[in-house]
Amino acid sequence: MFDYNGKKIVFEGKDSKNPFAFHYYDPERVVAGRKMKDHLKFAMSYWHTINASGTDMFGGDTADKNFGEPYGMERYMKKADFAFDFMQKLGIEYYCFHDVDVAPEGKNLEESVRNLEVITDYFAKKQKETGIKLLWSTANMFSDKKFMAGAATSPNADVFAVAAGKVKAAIDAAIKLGATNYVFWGGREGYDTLLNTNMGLEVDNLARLLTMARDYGRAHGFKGDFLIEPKPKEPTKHQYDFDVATCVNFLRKYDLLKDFRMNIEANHATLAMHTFQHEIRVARINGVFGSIDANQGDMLLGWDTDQFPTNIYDTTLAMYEILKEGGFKNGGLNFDAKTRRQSNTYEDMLLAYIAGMDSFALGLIKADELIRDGRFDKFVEDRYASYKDGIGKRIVEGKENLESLAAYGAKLENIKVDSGRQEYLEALLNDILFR
Ligand code: XUL
Ligand code: CO
Repeated sequence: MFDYNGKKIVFEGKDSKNPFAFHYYDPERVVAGRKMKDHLKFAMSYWHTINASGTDMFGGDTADKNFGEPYGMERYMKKADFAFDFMQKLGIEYYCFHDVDVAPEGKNLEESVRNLEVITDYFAKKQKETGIKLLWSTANMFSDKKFMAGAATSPNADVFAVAAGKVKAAIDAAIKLGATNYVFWGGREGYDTLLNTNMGLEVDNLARLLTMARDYGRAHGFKGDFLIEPKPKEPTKHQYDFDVATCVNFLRKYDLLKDFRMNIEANHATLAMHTFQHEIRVARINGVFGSIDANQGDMLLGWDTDQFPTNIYDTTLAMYEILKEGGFKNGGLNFDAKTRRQSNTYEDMLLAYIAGMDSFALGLIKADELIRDGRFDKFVEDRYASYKDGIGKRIVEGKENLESLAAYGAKLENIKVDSGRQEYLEALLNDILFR
């Protein structure tokens, strides 16, 4: 049953018992006016798929991702070949990487950048051959020990300088490979204790690096979106890019709202005690929705488990928000997810992607049904009807003030607020999901 025949994974429908087939993801099927593949814009994360090998705090690798090469550029070339083959097997049209995922690090910035250039030349060739595109690149500024106290927010200015050099090289890669986004995830841009931290300077410095990146990118022809990926904690106790609302305030303060949007990750949302849907909604109402890092956490664990998404309630409500947004523009749906330590075979990697892709495909189908059904939208519309005319309309139009409202409200008695009908709506969601 788990013998994979090496062929491309195709859609077989929900009655198929073949685990190496899509049961819901039918790339060419049109849903809500677009092909599924264009709605979903699935991307492969290089770091998990090509590099992660099962190591955890208590034990080493359970999967071999060395591709028979002991070290060096040869290994990274093999990784690249594997990556493009893997994406083609699944029909995934986009990928994402950190600089250090794709090329070996040299003894200094200059050497590392040279290695990155060699590999990205190779990627350019592979992209041309396969039609696969780069969704985003980023610089890893959290793994090396020099980043132990942050990159842009490090107390050491030499670290800031090297971080800037890495960002420059990773933006160059984005431009060379035609990426539509450049991502900042501030792995160690935060603090472990305020006792040793100048928070004001650190946050100003973070804005300085982002501003330099924006200026460099725009001056060199990068037309895509710069994205911030919010996360509240881990690896630091407190990360400055805590959640979408915090990031929007940061962008507004430093006048970066025009160029930056959000890359929203499901498991980061839940670490911030929000739902995935909440974070997408906050981004939407603030005009900063950009892209998605698709995964899910384990609600009984307090850390980022980066599991493949299989929860259809979450994928449906996420796709509902994305459809309401009008779909992805520059963004896409990157599986920032890895197979469990015990799921350590090549087949598991395929099965994990199939599970994630099918879960979002079903989420898309259900979100479209939910919108076409119309009862949710109508309920919310009706719930706020008091703002459509009369006093509510005048409040919304800015025609009232505290004194006029005090006079209006002075004699009101027995004000009745309608039921919120939460249980009815939850049951209605079930009806749509399970019909
Ligand atoms: C870490 C995380 C990163 C970013 C890119 O939690 O999500 O992999 O997506 O740096
Ligand atoms: Co992520």
